[in-house]
Amino acid sequence: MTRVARLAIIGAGPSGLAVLRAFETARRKGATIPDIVCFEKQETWGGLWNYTWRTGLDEFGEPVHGSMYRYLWSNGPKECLEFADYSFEEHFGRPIPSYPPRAVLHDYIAGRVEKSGVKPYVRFRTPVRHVAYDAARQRFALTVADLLRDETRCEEFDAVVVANGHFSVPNVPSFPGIESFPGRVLHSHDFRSADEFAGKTVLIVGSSYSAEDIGVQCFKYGASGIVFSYRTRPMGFDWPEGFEERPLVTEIAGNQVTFKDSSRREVDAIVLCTGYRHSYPFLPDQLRLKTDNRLYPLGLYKGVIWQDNPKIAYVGMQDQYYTFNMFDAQAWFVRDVLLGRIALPPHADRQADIAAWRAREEAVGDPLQAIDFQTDYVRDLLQATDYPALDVDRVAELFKEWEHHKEAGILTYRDRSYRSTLTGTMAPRHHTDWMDAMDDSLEAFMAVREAAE
Ligand code: FAD
Ligand code: NA7
Repeated sequence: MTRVARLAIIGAGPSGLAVLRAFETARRKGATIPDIVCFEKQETWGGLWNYTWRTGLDEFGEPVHGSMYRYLWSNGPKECLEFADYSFEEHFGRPIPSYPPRAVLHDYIAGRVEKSGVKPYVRFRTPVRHVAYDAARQRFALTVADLLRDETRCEEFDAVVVANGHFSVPNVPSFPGIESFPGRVLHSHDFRSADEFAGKTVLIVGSSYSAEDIGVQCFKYGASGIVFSYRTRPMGFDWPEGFEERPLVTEIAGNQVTFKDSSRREVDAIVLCTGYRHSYPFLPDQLRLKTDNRLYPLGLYKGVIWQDNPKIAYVGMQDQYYTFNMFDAQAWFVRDVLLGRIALPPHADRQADIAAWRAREEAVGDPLQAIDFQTDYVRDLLQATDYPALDVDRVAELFKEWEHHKEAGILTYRDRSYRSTLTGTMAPRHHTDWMDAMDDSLEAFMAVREAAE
């Protein structure tokens, strides 16, 4: 690979920040790194972990990126996503419980990069509008908007990392009669606060993470009933009274919803938890990833390097069990490819590698196998770089414990504790059972704990 003198990163969420951290770590160890510009359309970093009350368009008329809501607590143990080079204990100065609320995780993500001093690389309020590749000059021209100055500029780079996330543009199906439903209809992307559904019966369409968590949140904050509707299979948890699972909606007439098994139910509101679309409107067809939400999208060598032009990489585009530490493993790999430390095999060998991983992915039959698959994927990346040791076998065990804990109690699994694979410390139990913890602020999570100590 010819030398990369200028590198653009699109997005300063956990994936883009992992790339910044990877390069900065190399620089501090004496490596010569490219000039880096990270373009971020929001006013601060952290990606989805920035909470915004806004929905639809923001104050500049840009689509709101945020899909997170108030009262969002980690839906997996923090021990499974811990950065190998920055433990939770290092950040917070003491052990904290295993399932922190959103603000606490945002603090952790931002704290690491704040300490790395990489903020000058980031241009906030600067969405990337278009990327063009000039094959003769092997350069990328990025058209970017400076929202504060209301100006558009074009800048050239030798390589691009796409890290704009894929849980922001909603997938919104329709159902016969939904247009005359008298209550609120929204997609989970626009869900912000469970409070408004207190006393209501809420229909939740979908049977994955958003459906599960938004249903549980609404129940926690006083909804009178939650009716889940699944397309392929029910979630199958041992749901307490107040929850029910039904097959797919076939028709809606007034408040009355009919399901595929001909059963009916009156509901007051509908939340479509029907997932997200991969969306890269700034990329031309030949550079654009086209995939559904899955563990091994095609077209990316090692899940990151664009097969037909290795100077463009994608980070964080997989369906996710692993998150922050997988983004790190990917970022370190991408960095080493762009620095010329990892030599890429020929196109045909890369294609064979992609096909082999994809075949394995297609054989995955259940969540435990999916965890093993992603564990092996992360392990494969880690062995290629100097990212600090991460005991992925132990992380995989924690993920499996987490799955069992959810089976044992979908309303109580967040009261469990797990041991950090980095520090060996067992997380303390939170001072309040999750179902009773109504305040999701960092202060409540940390300060009340101090009072209890
Ligand atoms: P994002 O966090 O989406 O960040 C992408 C960034 O790119 C954003 O800052 C965005 O503004 C920017 N961007 C987008 N387009 C442009 C553009 N054209 N130009 C410039 N910048 C752009 N993971 C967990 O580990 N635990 C959880 O509990 C958890 N809960 C979740 C709950 C919800 C509701 C959702 C939607 C996801 C959740 N996730 C969770 C998964 C989440 O995807 C990751 O934790 C993580 O945020 C992904 O990071 P990312 O950087 O890839 O994407
Ligand atoms: P997912 O995990 O991609 O799941 C999408 C869900 O939506 C899944 O249950 C789908 O059913 C369902 N879906 C999709 N299209 C339809 C239609 N047309 N009709 C009915 N149901 C449909 O997205 P999530 O939002 O749950 O999770 C994304 C991230 O947010 C995740 O990382 C979490 O941590 C938070 P299927 O099973 O395919 O039939």
